[in-house]
Order: sequence, then structure tokens, then C-alpha cells
Amino acid sequence: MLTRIDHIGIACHDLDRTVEFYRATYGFEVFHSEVNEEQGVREAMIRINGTSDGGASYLQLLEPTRPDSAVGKWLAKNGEGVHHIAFGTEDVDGDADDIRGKGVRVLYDEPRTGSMGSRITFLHPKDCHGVLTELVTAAPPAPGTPDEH
Ligand code: CMX
Ligand code: CO
Repeated sequence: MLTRIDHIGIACHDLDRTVEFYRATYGFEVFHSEVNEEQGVREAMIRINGTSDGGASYLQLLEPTRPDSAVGKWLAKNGEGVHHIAFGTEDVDGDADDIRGKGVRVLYDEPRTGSMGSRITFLHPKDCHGVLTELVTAAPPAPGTPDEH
């Protein structure tokens, strides 16, 4: 069951400058940053709020590491802006199977690794009224940090 908005993915040309915009304008701080070479992104996660189901809501700021990546191609065509939305679920495998059974293209046979050790997959935007949609199961919290992961 999809239980929350996990994040909104925002494509940008310059991650550091975009992070600074969100800090200076709204007071948001970076919760986590990493490079995901498989996805071709350098990313910063800005945590907006916490929830009790093992996750929270984030903005995911994305700078491409290579022009032929999903975000690189999208930026070249559209410029900066909202790239995808992501729903949180405790069961990304089960939900992806259910949604595939409804005729929506799920892009990966098996979920892959996303931010902070999460497991992610994507639904094709052409089957979702133009919205690239990600499903996310957060990594279990590290021992001793029940509210963070
Ligand atoms: N939102 C809406 N539509 C999109 C889109 C997006 N983010 N990306 C591509 N499209 C549309 C294009 O506009 C194009 O439409 P038209 O044919 O009408 O012009 C169509 O989809 C095909 O686009 P494309 O530029 O030819 O790109 P590809 O088919 O090569 O790739 C997609 C599209 C969705 C398969 C690819 O972006 C993908 O695999 N995405 C999932 C992975 C990803 O986005 N990773 C980065 C984020 C990582 C993270 O969140 O952690
Ligand atoms: Co994402």
C-alpha cells in the first residue's frame, strides 16, 4: 500500500547552488547527500517532515553526473524543474507487481538501490498521465536511531 509522498525529485544544473537556494529561501538544510552512479545523479535529500511508517518526506535535488543519464537527458530537453514524484510503501516489490498487473509499465524487473539504502522502482510516465512515478521502500532504521535512517 502506498502510504505517503516519499519525495519530489527536482532536476537542476548545479546542485550546490540549488541547495543554497532552498537553504536561503526556506531555511531547509540538507539531510543527506550522495552520488548514485547507477542512476547517474549527484543528489541532496532535504527532509521536510517525519512520519511513523519508517520514512519521511523529502525534496530530492538531482544534478546529472553524465549527459546521457535519465536526468541529464530530461534537463537538456526541459530545463530545470520537477522531474518525478515518489510514493513511499512498506512493500515496493508487492506494489510494483500489483501495478504491473494493471497494465502500467514498471521500468525495472527488480527494485534497485535509491537514496539512503532505499529500494526503488519507476513507472513509465507515458502510462501515468505524464508523471514519472517512483515507488520507494525506505531502508530499516539503523539501531539506536529510530527516527532516522
Ligand atoms: N517526466 C515525464 N515525462 C518524461 C520524463 C519525466 N521525468 N522523462 C521522459 N519523459 C517523456 C519524454 O518527454 C518523452 O516523451 P515524448 O516521446 O512525448 O517526447 C518520453 O518520455 C521518452 O523520453 P526520452 O527523453 O526518450 O527518454 P527515455 O525513454 O530514454 O527515458 C525514462 C525515459 C522514464 C524511461 C527514463 O527517464 C528512466 O528510466 N527514468 C527512471 C530512472 C530515473 O529517472 N533516475 C533518476 C532519478 C533517480 C532517483 O530518483 O533516485
Ligand atoms: Co527519486
